[in-house]
Amino acid sequence: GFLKNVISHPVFQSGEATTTFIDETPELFTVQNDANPTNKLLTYMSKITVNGTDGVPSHEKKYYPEALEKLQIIPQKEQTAKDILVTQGVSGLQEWISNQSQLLLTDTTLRDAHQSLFATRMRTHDMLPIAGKIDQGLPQLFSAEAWGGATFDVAYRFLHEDPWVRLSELRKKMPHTLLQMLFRGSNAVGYQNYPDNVIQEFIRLAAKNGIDVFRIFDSLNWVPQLETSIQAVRDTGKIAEATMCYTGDILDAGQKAYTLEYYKNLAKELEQAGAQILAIKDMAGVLKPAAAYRLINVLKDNISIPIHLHTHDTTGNGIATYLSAAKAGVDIVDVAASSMSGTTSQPSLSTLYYAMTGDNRQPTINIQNAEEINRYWKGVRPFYQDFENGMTGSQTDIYQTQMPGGQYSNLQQQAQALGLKGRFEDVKQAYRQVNTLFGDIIKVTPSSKVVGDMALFMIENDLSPEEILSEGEHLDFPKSVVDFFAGNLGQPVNGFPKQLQKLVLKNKTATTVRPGSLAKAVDFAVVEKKLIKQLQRDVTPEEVISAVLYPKVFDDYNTFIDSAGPVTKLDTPTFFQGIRRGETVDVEVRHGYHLIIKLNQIGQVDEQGQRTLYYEVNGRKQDIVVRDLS
Ligand code: 3PY
Ligand code: ZN
Repeated sequence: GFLKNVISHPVFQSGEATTTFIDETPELFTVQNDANPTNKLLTYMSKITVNGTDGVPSHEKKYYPEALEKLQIIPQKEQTAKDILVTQGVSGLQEWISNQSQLLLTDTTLRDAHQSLFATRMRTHDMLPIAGKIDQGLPQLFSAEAWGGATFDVAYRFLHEDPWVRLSELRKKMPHTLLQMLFRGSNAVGYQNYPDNVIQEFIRLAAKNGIDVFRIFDSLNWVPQLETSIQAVRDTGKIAEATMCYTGDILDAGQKAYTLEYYKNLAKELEQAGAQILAIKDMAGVLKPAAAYRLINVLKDNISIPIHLHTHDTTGNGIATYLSAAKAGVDIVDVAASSMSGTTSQPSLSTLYYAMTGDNRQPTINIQNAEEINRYWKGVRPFYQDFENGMTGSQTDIYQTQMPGGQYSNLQQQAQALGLKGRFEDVKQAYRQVNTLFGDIIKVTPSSKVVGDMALFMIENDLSPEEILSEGEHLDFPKSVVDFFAGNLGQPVNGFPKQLQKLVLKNKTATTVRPGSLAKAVDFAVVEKKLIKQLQRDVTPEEVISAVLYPKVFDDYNTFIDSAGPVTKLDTPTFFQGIRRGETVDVEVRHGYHLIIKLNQIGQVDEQGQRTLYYEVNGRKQDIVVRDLS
């Protein structure tokens, strides 16, 4: 009878309950926290309210502008690229792309934009209200990049949500749009190599749940690592967009490895390997306008599949690069809604549209609809300000640093976690030095993470490149660095620098064959059995593959949601910052079923270091006790 005791207590009824009242009447407060979903949710909210979350300290909760305004989307009834794929298959779609005189667009707002601007933290909760409007309002898009890359593990790790649910929900809301994902070849959506049957099973499930276009890359541009994925995608009838990652500068006469000739040959190899579209992935945003023109020009003469260009606007030259590429005949380019564009993200969709006024290749996008959709994103972005990377303008030192846009925001979080806040310029300089030490490698997940880990290692231990070489024998290198030099990510374009490799590996030997060809196939039935036993329920093939890719992350996720309830239903400010005294939040836990949650009071810390939070949920009083960690 805790609730009854409190509610009927005269002081409480007078509405003057204060923490003093709580302190003076401890006998009333022996609490039973039932394990029902509402109680779990209140407990989660209380913990966040009292202690903050995820490295985000508790701060004043801002009341952001309403994200979903009355958007004036005029539905368009055109045939979409998705319709073409469904009715005419991949070759029909390839032909359709090639017959377009307009420049086609991929909207990356749902994936790379937020990965690159605020460490991949965008929640499904903020995607679903607009997804259908994108589908109806922008049917001229080639595709929406909405999944893959870092979104997979970040969803589980930090957002406590299931990425597979995100995909199938988006699929439902966007039936007429090609959904695109970023796939790291032999590394799937992870940071290490996986056995071939894991790659195949992942692709099968991604296709089944709604992915149409698979952008497949290898972090060292090593073609043998792409072949399994390309074939697996082709087997599903979806589109294999094989990728060459762009690094260096083809305009630099001193360039040794990453020359125009190198890219031309690589593109031909990828076409040979079964690519149905070629992607040029300029992950750091270092492809200069004149280089884009030359590159696309040469590729157009040497391959016959469509070409899809991806860049980041970090240097501020993204639009110029796209204009040049369009002149040279590129088929598709990647852009983001303007309020989610620029700096480490993609160039702005509407900026590119206006830049091409008077150009016969101007995209036929409905610009009014694009602007309306952008109003929504403008409202959403401030929810994530705690994760913003702080870049406020163009950063041309990226031409030297060559740090991928997606890594820029993430490495900052990593550096902060190591107590290196304020030393990011040093980290960037070390990053550059490591690239030279490593023999000038392609830097994109996961090879970029190896370089990042090594840079942090140097800063933390105050080591110069010279000291790495002179004292390397006695140094205990980061695990990812050892793995890289052991050949576990594959073979770099320039090979390994032999002296450093020896220092890193010590007595270990390196492999030169494809790691996936050595890895033992995973027995999914065994994993399934183990999961069923652990979770005490049936499991899906999607859960099985998640457990294979990320055993610990997946396990932690299940433990978390078991104790925290339906946190994905909370609005984003409440999810990250909890609830403030006197505030009411509305949580639609199931379709049409709302919890109206009001926080009346927060008690003082008791002798056990705990606080009681006093709520009303749909008018009924409910209290929650949590530990104050401060
Ligand atoms: C990823 O692999 O997540 C990337 O975005 C690489 O650029
Ligand atoms: Zn990118």
